[in-house]
Amino acid sequence: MDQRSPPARPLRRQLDSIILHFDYDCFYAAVFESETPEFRSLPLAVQQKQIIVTCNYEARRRGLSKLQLIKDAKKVCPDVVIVLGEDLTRFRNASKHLYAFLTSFSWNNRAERLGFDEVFMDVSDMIEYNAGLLNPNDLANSYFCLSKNDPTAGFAYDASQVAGHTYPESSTDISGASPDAQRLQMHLRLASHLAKHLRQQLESEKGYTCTVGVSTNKLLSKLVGNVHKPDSQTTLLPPYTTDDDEFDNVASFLDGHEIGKIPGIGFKIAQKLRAHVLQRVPKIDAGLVYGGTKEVVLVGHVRRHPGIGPETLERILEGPGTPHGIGGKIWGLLNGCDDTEVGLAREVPKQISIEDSYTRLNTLGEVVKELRLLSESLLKRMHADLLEEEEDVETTEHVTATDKIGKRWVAYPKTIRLSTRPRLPQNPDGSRNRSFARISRSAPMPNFVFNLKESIELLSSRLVSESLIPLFRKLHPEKSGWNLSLVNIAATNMVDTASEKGGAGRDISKMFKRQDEVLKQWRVEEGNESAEMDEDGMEAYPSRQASAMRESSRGGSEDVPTPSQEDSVGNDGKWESEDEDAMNEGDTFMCEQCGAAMPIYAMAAHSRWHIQG
Ligand code: TTP
Ligand code: MG
Repeated sequence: MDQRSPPARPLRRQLDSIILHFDYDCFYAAVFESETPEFRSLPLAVQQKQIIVTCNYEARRRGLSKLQLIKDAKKVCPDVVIVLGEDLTRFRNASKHLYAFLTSFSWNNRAERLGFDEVFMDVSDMIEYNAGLLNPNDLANSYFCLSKNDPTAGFAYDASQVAGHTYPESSTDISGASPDAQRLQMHLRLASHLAKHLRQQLESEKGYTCTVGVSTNKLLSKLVGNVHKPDSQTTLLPPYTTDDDEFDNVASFLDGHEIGKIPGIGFKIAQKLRAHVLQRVPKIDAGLVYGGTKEVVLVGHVRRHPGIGPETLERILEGPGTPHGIGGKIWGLLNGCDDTEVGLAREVPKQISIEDSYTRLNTLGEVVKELRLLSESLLKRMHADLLEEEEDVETTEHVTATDKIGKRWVAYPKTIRLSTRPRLPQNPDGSRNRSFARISRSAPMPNFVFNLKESIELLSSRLVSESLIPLFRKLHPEKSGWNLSLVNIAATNMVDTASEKGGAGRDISKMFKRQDEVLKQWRVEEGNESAEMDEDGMEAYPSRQASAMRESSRGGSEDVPTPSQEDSVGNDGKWESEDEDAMNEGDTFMCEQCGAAMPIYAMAAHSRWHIQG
C-alpha cells in the first residue's frame, strides 16, 4: 500500500437507532450501601483478595481508588470500612433486579446487560413515537409518553433543550442542516430526557445512581457516558456527518481516545495499530509481561494515517486467530460505526460456570475434593438461576417432602464442560512463566442433575464420579506430574424451555418425576466431547471476551490482560453480552516486583502503580 495515498473515506454511519448505556456508580459498594444504609456516610471499600475492587465516593473523596492494594488503602484512609466482596451472590442479585427494573421501561425488549453493572437499551421506538407527539410551537411544554396504552404514564419535559451534559459542551448550530440531521438532533434530545427520567427512577425507586451515555450505537453511547461520572449523563451531539471532519462530532470525540480504550480493540490489535502508525515496534514497559504500553497512539492518528483503510487494516491485522473481515470491523470502530444490535432481554444466562484458582493442585485426591466443591456451587447456581416458581403447584400427594414443590426448570444446559489450566514447568533459573492456556473437555450433562428430589450433595457427588472424573482423566491421562492453577466447570449449551419449539415452558422436573427416558431427546450424542482450543492454545471463552469488553469502561479494553482480549471484537465481530461467570474469575497472580497477590484484572493497574512509583 502506498504510504502517501490518502486515507480511505470514512464509512456511512447508521443513524436510525438511539441507544442508552447505563453504568451503575461504584456498583459493588452501592450494593452494600443499599443493604446497610449507614455505610453511605462512611468511606466504604469492597475487598477481593488483596485489593479494593471498588469503593464508594466518600472513600474516593478521601483518596482511595479502585484497584488499590488493601494495605495502601489503609495507609491513605485508616478509618476505611472494608467489606468482603468475594461472594458475588449479592451483586448478581442486585444486577438482575436493576436490569429487570430498567427492562420494564422498554417497549421493544431490547435491553442487554454487559457484566453486572452495565446495561444497553435500544430506545429508538420510544423516541420515534414521542418525536411524533411533539408540538413544534411549544417544545418547552412537552410530555413524554412511557406507554402507548396509558397516556398518564409519562413525564413533562422541555424538548427545546438537551438534558444533562453534552459532548461537545456547546452545541453546533445545525439549523441549516439537512432534515435528517435535524431529526437526529431532536431524537437525541428526547433520549437525553428519557435517560434523565430513568436515572431519577432508578435512584428514587431502587436507591442506585448511575451514569448514562446517549448516542446512536453501543460503541458511542458507552464511550460518551464516561465523559461525566458519577451520577451524570452525556449526550453525543450532532452533527454526525462523515463528509467533513470539522463538522463531525463523532470523529472529533473518538479521535482523542487512545486506540486501546476503544471497546473491541484489545491489546494485540492495539499494538499492531501502534506499530503501523509509529513504523516501529511499540515499546512495552520493560519487565512487565502484561504491562501496558507507554506509547500513546490516538484513534485520530490511525484514522488519518496515509493509506489506511479497511484493506490495509486487514493486511496489518491478519494473523492466526484473527477473523476474516477484521480490517473492515476495526475501520468501522475507528469511524464510530458499530452496527451490533442491543440484544433482547434475556432471563437465563447463556452458561453457568464456576471456577477456583490454586497455588498447587497436583494430586487426584485433592482434585476430587475441589471438583465436589465446584459441583455443589454449580448445582446451587443452576437452582438459583434456572428454576422458577411454578404457577400451577401440584398437590402434595404426588410429591415427597424433599421435593421442591412448585419449582420448574426454565432452561437446562445440555453440556457439562471441565477446564483446567496447567502450570508450566519451571525455567532453569527457577522462575516460572505465567500461562493462561486452558484446556477443556465437554460431555453431555447427565439427566440426574435435574432431579429436584435428591440433595445437591448427592447429585454433585454423582456428577463428579460419573462425569467430571472421566473428563479429568481425558484431560490429564497421567496419574501425576501435573500441577493445576485453575479448575473450571461449566454448564453450557443452554436450552431455554420458554423459547423452545412447541413448549411454553416445558417442565423438566415434572417430566423427570414421570419418566427419565423422556429426557433422552435433549441428550447430546455421545462422542460430542471436544477439546475446545483456539489457535493460541487458549480456550475460546465468550465470557472472557466479554470480560475484556466490560473492562473497557474502566479504562479501555486492553487494560485487562484477559487471555482472549486480543480478539475482543470476537470471531463474529459482535459485542458479547457478558455471561455472569466472567465475573467469577478468582485467579490469583503474584506481582513479580513486590510479590503481592491479586486477581488477574488487577495486574495491569498494579503494574502501572509500580511504574508511577
Ligand atoms: P466499574 O463500573 O469499573 O466500577 P464501579 O461501578 O465500582 O465504579 P464507577 O463509579 O467508576 O463506575 O466496575 C463495576 C464493578 O465491578 C465494581 O463495583 C466492582 C467490580 N470490579 C471487579 O470485579 N474488578 C475490577 O477490576 C473492577 C475495576 C471492578
Ligand atoms: Mg460502574
